[in-house]
Parts: sequence; C-alpha cells; structure tokens
Amino acid sequence: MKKILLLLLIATSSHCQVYAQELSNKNATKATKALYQNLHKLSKKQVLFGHQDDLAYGVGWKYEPGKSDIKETVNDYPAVYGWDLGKIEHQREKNLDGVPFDKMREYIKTAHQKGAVITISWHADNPLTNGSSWDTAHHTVKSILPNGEKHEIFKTWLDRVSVFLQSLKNAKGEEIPVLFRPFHELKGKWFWWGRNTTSPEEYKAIWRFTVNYLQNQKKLNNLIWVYNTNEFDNENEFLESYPGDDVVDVLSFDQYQYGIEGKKKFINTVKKQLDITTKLATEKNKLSAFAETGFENIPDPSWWTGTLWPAIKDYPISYVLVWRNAGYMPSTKKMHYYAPYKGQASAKDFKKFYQNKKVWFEKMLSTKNLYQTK
Ligand code: BMA
Repeated sequence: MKKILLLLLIATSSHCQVYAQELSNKNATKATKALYQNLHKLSKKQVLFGHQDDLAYGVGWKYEPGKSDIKETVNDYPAVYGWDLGKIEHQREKNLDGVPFDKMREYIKTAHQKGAVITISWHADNPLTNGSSWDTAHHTVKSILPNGEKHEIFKTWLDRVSVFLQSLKNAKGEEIPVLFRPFHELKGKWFWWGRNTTSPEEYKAIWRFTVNYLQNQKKLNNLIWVYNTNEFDNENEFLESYPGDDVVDVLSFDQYQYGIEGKKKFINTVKKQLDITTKLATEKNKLSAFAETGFENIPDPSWWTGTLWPAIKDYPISYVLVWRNAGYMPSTKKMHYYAPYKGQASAKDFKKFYQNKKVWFEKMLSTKNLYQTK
C-alpha cells in the first residue's frame, strides 16, 4: 500500500512538473521566472490594466514628472506600462514617437520599483529600404534571415536593442524583466514583417533567430516573449506563423474599435479571439494577453464598462493595454488618444471601470510582489 502511495506521489509530482508554468528560457533570471508564474496566478482572477507611454506624455502635456492621464483620472497609475523601441536600431536619442530613450529607461525603473509590469514593442524601421515599419514594398524578412543581404545589419540592430534591454536595472543592479513583443500584428499587411511580404516560414525563422540571438549571443535572460497577431478567425489562423512553444511565453493579439457603430462587431470579435487565444494558452500552459486595444479618442462615454469590460470579462487574460495618448497630431491634424484624461467624455465611466475589483491598477498590484516567488 505504502509503495502504491509513493508511486502515486511521484507520478503526481512529475505530472505537475510537466505542467508547471515554465518560461521558454530555462536560464531566465529568478525575477523573470517569478513574474511569469505570478502573472499566471493573477490572471485567473484579475486582469491588469496597461497604457502605452503613460508617464511620458498625455493629451496636452509632455514630460512632466509624475504626471499621467490615467493618474489624473483615477488617482492611480496603470499596472502595465507599454513602451516602444522604434529608432533604437539607429542609435537615435528618441524613439519614433519622440520619447527620449534615457527618459524611457527612468520611467521603466520607476514603474518597476513600484511593482508594475513592463512590456516593450519595437516598430523597427525597414532594414532593407531604410523606410519605416510601414514600408512594405519589399521582401524584407527574407533579406534579414541568415544568408540574406541585410542579415549582418539586422544583427547590429539586435545588438542595439540588447544594449537598451540590458541597461534596464533595478536599484540592486538586477535586470528588470520585460514582456518583449517584437514583430507584432503579424497578420496585418501594414508592417514589413506582415502577411503581404512574409511567409509563415519566414516569420517563424526570424522569430526563432531573434530569440536565439538575444538569449544565447547577447545573454538576455530578462525577457518574456510575447507572440502577437491580429485578424484571425480560428486556431489555425492564430497558429499559422506561430514559431513554437519553446520560443513563446505569452499568446496575444491586438484589436481596436472603429466607429460608434463598430461596438457590436468589436465585442463579438474580441470575444471570439479571446476564446481562441485563451483556449490555446491553457492547452500550452502559457499566458494570454490582450496586448493592444482602444477606441481612438473614446467618443463613446460608456466605452469602458459598456464595451471593453463585456468583451473581456469572461476570460483569464493577464493584461489589457490601451494605446498611447498622443493628443493633437500636427501630421494628421487630428487628435489621437486611447485613455481618458481629466474631463474627457469617458472619464466618468473610466472611474467606474476602475472600481471593478477584477481590474487592477498599480496600487492593487503593488500589494503583491510579482518579482518574487513565495
Ligand atoms: C500607431 C500610432 C502612431 C505611432 C505608432 C507607434 O498606432 O500611434 O502614431 O507612431 O503607433 O507607437
């Protein structure tokens, strides 16, 4: 009897090991592993709220210490902070939206110290044409793969990315964990790594090369890899360019609402996409996230509780992030923002959304130490 019990115990514990939430990078730092596991636990009951470029600028202001449109609205900061590395590949001082990388680093350190989560995307310029991320005229991914004419240049770009990521350190000099989301919205046709110019095989290959290079050559062990797609109707489409369980930690997608009349379509699409993403994430024992969303300029005064919440409430996702509050953009002569600011049409509803115990901002999150295992 004892023997049987013992066997049972061994069987159960090895079963648990197989299914433990493990990062793809076995050499990830302790804090990175802890963050991944803690996000898993939290995601069963809470969803973290995130905002792109939150501390850098908002509608009508730029670079004011401590300021944030979210903070002005609900007296709390987001739980997740999104940043973008576009232009770091040219060693520029500022990113594609004008955020100085030195400031970005400080914002990241501050947020991390308060217990928040950092996610980083990379709107890299086109290495083949020197155009922007949106320059899709050429077969660029093929050109940066090993043996491609721009492969060496792409490696230099990854070197520059890694210098920045490695410079993100806490007060003790330890690297800050980052949810890294390169080559995002892969099913779109607007980026050079998108579906019009990149085959699924090429996408998988560049992803795997990038992970391998940053992890094994540059020894970056503070990254959690976020796979991000869009425009998919079923599991096969979601997985068409999926590079493999051994190089992905978070399954995610982006989806925006367009037009007041787009409400129903948005809710239905997001629910369907969350059905697919969360099912696959559970099967693969990985995290899921709604990595980018929003309704530009939020003209619907009850968008937060009337649209976003109904769309996400039934799903165990780790976070939902809304895009940046650029304010007035001279280039388009239009306003461009996705989070409310004080007095904005949806600010009152956002306060209601904030009261929802299942949506966590920075204050609640800081009661947990995500970067430590118990
Ligand atoms: C887009 C817009 C652009 C911006 C880009 C990268 O959605 O916000 O203005 O340059 O994201 O942040």
